[in-house]
Amino acid sequence: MNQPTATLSTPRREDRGFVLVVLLIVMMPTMLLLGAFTSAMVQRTHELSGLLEEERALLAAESGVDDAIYKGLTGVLTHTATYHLDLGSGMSCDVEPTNLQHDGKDNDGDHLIDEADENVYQVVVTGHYRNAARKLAAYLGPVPLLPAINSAVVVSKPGVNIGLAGSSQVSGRDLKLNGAFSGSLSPGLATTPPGTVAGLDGQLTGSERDHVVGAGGTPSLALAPAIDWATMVPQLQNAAGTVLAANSYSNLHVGSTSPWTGAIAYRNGDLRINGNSTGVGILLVNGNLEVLGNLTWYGVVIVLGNFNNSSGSAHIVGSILQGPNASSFSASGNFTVTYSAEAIALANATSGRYVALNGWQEIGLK
Ligand SMILES: [Ca+2]
Ligand SMILES: [Ca+2]
Repeated sequence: MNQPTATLSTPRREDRGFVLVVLLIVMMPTMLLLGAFTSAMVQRTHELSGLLEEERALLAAESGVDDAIYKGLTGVLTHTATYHLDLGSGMSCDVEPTNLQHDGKDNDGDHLIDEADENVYQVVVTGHYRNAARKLAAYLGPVPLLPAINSAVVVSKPGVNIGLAGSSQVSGRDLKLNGAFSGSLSPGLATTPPGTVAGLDGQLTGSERDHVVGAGGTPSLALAPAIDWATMVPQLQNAAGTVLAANSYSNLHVGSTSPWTGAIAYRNGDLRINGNSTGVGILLVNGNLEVLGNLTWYGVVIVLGNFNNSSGSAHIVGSILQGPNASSFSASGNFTVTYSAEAIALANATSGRYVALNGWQEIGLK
């Protein structure tokens, strides 16, 4: 019997081609999908890396702002002194500090150029990472060293003996630095609590009352905001650029009137000033202050002990603050103290230290 021969059916050549075509047809959508997916992923990776570059550039710019704020706080931020920071990992930034009081422009639109209240640093920082750049602007204002000062003379000791004679004058007529009257009147003489206006009034006898002029008529008296002496005095001591080592000076010169540059002078002990002396900024005397001769001071004179002007022509434009342990304030001769908000603002900015006014904002690259 013939065994049926089993023949393996080998696909014909046409069949093989058919399978390949089918396979191709079946695979086509998958391949298309794969292609689209790969393309999308490449695009996405590209976009993502672009975004990452942008974020890193922003991070670099923020680091620049932080650096400028630190420099501002430590008093080493300098007008137009631009600098570059290499932050590592390919990130860097350029920092451009501009003090708006020295840029020759009217930045606040009040038709005055570079006046006292334009003393604000504009810091523009451009952060870089690879091809990306981001630009931020931040504003830093001066760290105030002084309390709010509302009058020409502020005393802090209730019942302090006040003596005003000769042609001496305590005036609340607000003077600008150029000598012009600003048009606003402040009190002439004020006391911090627990002193009272009635107490001050009781200290002024006879013609002394006529020597105190300003807001509210003659004598012009008011209550002053409290002063935190325990905080203010050490702060000023630390910030003082001029330490007066001797107890007597003739022809003392502190700061400058052209351009207006304030400084802080500190005397640990009694001080006598005579001759022809000038000052701009803050004078802090941790003892008694005696003024003879011709002294012109723009800013704030702070005396913890007694104040005495017995002769000469002294003119303080700004304010005098007297501490709570003093026992007398006396002036005669041609002594004048005239309130000046501008001079006080100038004194307040002498620290040379600046603090961020608010956060940063992003600005265009151009
Ligand atoms: Ca202006
Ligand atoms: Ca300006």
